[in-house]
Amino acid sequence: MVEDIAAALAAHGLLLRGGFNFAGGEETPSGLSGAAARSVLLVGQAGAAPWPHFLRWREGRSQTIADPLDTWSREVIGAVAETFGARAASPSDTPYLPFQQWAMQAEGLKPSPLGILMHPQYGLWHAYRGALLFEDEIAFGETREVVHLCDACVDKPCLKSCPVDAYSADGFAHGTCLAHVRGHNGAPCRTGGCLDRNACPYGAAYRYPPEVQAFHMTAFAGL
Ligand code: B12
Repeated sequence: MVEDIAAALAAHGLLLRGGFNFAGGEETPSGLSGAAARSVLLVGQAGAAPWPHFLRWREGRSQTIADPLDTWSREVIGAVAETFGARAASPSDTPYLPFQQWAMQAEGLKPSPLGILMHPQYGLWHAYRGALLFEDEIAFGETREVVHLCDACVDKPCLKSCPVDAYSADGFAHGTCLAHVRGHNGAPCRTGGCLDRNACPYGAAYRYPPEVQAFHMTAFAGL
């Protein structure tokens, strides 16, 4: 079944990002019938693979849809969920579901100094578009031990490239970042994406094109 789900998602440029069975006793989100989910599969992207699919979908629709990428993701992942008897959840659903904690468990990833999870192949250029929640357990193999590239990165250019030091050991200064991106000197971030994220040397082949980075930055900054 998992291979069939992966194939259904791949038709939209989406990637099955692993999953796990919830440990007994913890509070879990509900599945399709409303009973507690027993397993989760994460759906995401490596690089900007879904972008052309999203653009084609968007052509035939109103250009004023709020959160169009979320809407596309919900539509596509919702259809796959329906086919396979799962409930689809979105990273934007509130209260927020712990997508990054789930991803760490599913793929053995760890956070970079930016908070974005570091992937051994995709670097910082990956994201989550949804999750499939099942009321039955799934037979998973062992989660592989993955190398955390940030451990070997001495220079940490990701912490040195932002003109307002939005990312530091104290975490992400959301307000400082927003004010800069919206302001006069924020043009490079608006058109080409976050300078700290772009400074990371890993996963360069998966770096989102400027058009995609500008789309996300516009959404982030509410421009
Ligand atoms: C709220 C939110 C934000 C807020 C954070 C506010 C705050 N200080 O908490 C803001 C708006 C700042 C934000 C920004 C970004 N975010 Co954000 N965000 C979320 C969201 C929707 C909820 C986080 C949450 O509270 N979860 C609930 C808790 C219980 O779950 P958790 O797994 O334990 O959450 C961890 C993260 O939230 C993390 N965290 C806390 N603060 C921040 C800030 C940043 C920047 C990141 C990346 C993580 C992070 O620490 C938590 C504890 O482990 C998640 C999706 C999700 N459902 O998790 C995306 C998510 C964490 N964001 C993501 C990304 C990529 C970003 C951006 C880098 C990119 C963008 N959207 O353009 C930007 C950074 C801005 C920039 N200059 O580039 C990705 C990370 C993917 C990855 N590869 O790891 C996620 C998973 C969304 C997705 N669709 O994939 N984000």
